Amino acid sequence: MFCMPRLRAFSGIQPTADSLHLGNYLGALRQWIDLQSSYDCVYSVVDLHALTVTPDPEALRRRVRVTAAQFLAAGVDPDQSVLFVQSQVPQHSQLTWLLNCVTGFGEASRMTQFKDKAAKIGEQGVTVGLFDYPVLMAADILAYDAHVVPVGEDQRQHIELSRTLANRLNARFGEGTAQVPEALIIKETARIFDLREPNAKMSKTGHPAGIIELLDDPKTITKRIKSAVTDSGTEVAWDPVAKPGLANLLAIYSALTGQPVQTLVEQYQGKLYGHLKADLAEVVVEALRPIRRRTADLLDDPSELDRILDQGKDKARGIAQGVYGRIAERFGLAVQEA
Ligand code: ATP
Ligand code: LTN
Repeated sequence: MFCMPRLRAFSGIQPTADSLHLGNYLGALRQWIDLQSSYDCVYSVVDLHALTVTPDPEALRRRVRVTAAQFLAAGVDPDQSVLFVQSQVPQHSQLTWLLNCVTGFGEASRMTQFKDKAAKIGEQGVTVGLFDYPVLMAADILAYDAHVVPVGEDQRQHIELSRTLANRLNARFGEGTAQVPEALIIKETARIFDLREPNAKMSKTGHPAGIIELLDDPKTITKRIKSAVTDSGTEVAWDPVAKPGLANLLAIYSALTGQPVQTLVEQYQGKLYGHLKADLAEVVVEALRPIRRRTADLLDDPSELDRILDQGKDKARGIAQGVYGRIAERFGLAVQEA
């Protein structure tokens, strides 16, 4: 029987905290797991990206391992997918330089995430690395000829830049120079909000009380959900504009149980927000319990984690070397065989 080759998915998460949060899980990681049965998947702990926030070296080393362990604990299968650490594959940095040379300064200046982060840090602290972050991200994606990129809504503009750059390479150097990627964003979980500020996205850099971490213990999870900000009303209804806090809780509840939001709304008619919060706390605790346990097991066995990341590095290099060679050659560079 003739078998179509599988399309490729690529994505990455930065090792910028000791635990991923529910936004990372529902917005990205859960899609990664689902895609494994139908795509050729490549997933990365993007440590070069994390350097843009100048982490302490010891913390970075620890977080790379904790992040990789959480990918595995959530269901990334290292025998089926490629799981690797970005800095161990030099083609990411090499391709970034080539892409830098075809990216307009104005084009990069329009990235809203850069503008937001730069405004927070202040002009003195902003580095060229932070400015170049979206180009490095485009290099990650193009180095694997990725067809789809599963991410949360906040990454849409960055994926759009990757598409623009891939199209530009094809126009300049001929079709087939780069694969044009597509964002894969699941509408219902594209943006999970902070529990204390339901108009801001849940972020690793937010206030701890607004975040649910995958590695939080049950008591902390319960406390944070019970004190989540909701409006002063009592009726459970789906209204993201008037009741953003409640809508966020309903979206999380629905995503973790598979029950449509409308069914949940009906189920809580005549009940108080407190009932919904208590039930949701249990749902989240049970959903995260196995991830927390498996992460701890993986961190207890450093040599197994090393083996998995080593195997991933070899597979990732195998793909990225070939793609980089093809693109670099079209630029007119004499590419050395590895
Ligand atoms: P920070 O907010 O500190 O920049 P982060 O929490 O966004 O970091 P990343 O490594 O930048 O973490 O994101 C990893 C993935 O998780 C991306 O695909 C991103 O779109 C997704 N993601 C992050 N936060 C959310 C969220 N609140 N809702 C949905 N998806 C999210
Ligand atoms: N910028 C992304 C993380 C990231 C990424 C990637 C996601 C870096 N390289 C390649 C998808 C594909 C973020 O979530 N902040």
